[in-house]
Amino acid sequence: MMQTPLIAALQRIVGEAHVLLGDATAQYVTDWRQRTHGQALCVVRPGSTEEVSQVVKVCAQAGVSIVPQGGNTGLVEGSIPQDTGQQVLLSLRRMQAVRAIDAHNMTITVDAGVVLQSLQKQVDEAGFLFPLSLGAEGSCTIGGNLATNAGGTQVVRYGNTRDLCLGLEVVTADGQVWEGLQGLRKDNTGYDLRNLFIGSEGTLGIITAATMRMYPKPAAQLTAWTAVPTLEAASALLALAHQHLASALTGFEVMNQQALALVDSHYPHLRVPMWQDSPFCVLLEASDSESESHARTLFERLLEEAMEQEMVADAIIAENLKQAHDLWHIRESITLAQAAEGVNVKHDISLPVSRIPAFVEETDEALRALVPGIRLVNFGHLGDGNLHYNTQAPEGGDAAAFVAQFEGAIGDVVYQAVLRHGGSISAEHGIGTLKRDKLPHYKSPVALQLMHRIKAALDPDNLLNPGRVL
Ligand code: FAD
Ligand code: 2HG
Ligand code: ZN
Repeated sequence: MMQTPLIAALQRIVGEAHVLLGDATAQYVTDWRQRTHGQALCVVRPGSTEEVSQVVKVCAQAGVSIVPQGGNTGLVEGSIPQDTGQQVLLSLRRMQAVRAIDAHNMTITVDAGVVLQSLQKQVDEAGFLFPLSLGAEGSCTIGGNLATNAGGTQVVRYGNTRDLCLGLEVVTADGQVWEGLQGLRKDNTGYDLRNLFIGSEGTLGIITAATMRMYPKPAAQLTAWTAVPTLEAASALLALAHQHLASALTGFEVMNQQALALVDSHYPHLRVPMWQDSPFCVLLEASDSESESHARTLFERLLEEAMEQEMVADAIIAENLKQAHDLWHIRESITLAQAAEGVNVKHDISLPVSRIPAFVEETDEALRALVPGIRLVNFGHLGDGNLHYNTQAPEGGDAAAFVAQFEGAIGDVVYQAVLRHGGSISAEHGIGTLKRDKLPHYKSPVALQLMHRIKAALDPDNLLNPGRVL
């Protein structure tokens, strides 16, 4: 690898050991789904905000663009470099410090590279709850969660990552540091910069630290697994759960039979309950501020009424934390089971909850006509109107050939139906490069024009994650 003046300058800033070249960059340049391989000029691993700022300045001077990366678990191919070998990949993973915990303000301020699971643990040890929870929590970073405005399994009660954030520190495209970590719940001093950077997928600035909300720990958490005959019944169960549990409802996940069949086939030891006899299963979680027996009474009343009204055919309430954890593990294993089955086509969409049954019925039918035998793997955060409407090659079919031949046509069917039903083509994963070319067809021209203007104002030389989102 040629030692360019830029690489020498980066080595001076972060130290030679933290500028990776050639083969050492391999684990940073392929996306989580192993669909796309990029190539980086180098991977630079700064250890502080000041180093990030200097890195951005020297890259800007050299006219070299930067791809920020956290845990590289993103699902829309936004965190890896293009294949030109001309971009600097900036990994935040060395920035792991907890800067402050303010118990009275109920906030924690951390570096962007802190892994989500570690953040949950540190907040737990401080006596609070950090509710963001998702399958990739063992490796994704809070910076990446903010950059994608990640959702996960507790949104029905606590909101998306945006709702959990009270402050950011950001390195701008020209290397300045914007410090907005005060942790204020109210601040109407002009445009909301924090919310502009959240969800911008590394295209407007590099998030180096964040102040996140901490919540009271619930006195008890209970999990139930139910067999549900139809999606209409699942939607009705959601409405009933809101009535019975009110703000104690913290999770509501739906899984279709095909999704659970894949988990059962790849991980039989997980012993998926009820899936063989039920088209859908729903996982519910209640977090109660009083006691476990109070939560259990609420849950039992809910399920009794749901069974009387034939929304639920069968149900179990986890007896203990281990059983609850095992049920959640089944739900979190669907993405891995799909990956183990072979490359596939994903659609992370949102719709008004009331439109989901009709959307699924007509889209299932259209796709079965397009690709006979197609496997429709539907699951997701029904409580948020967010479905992972995924597809897999027909049983025994060639997965790669299926994706190559049908990905475009399947996407058109799904996204046109999303548009007709008033939904969004990206609920929680973002746009990245995977959906970039779709965006102009599904976002209003005015909204797109404003987005282009914001990008041009904040990153006039297009140096931050170019070609992503827009
Ligand atoms: P990366 O993948 O490294 O980056 C994602 C994007 O953010 C890229 O565009 C990158 O350039 C940018 N970025 C990263 N760090 C920074 C930074 N510090 N400053 C500026 N830009 C930055 N997502 C959900 O929303 N809900 C889920 O339930 C969910 N479950 C998942 C389950 C599995 C098994 C997997 C593999 C992924 C899942 N995801 C989910 C997607 C993904 O984990 C999340 O989007 C996560 O927030 C990405 O974090 P990361 O640190 O890995 O970011
Ligand atoms: C989840 O909810 C993630 O498990 C991943 O958002 C979804 O694999 C997917 O499509
Ligand atoms: Zn999800």
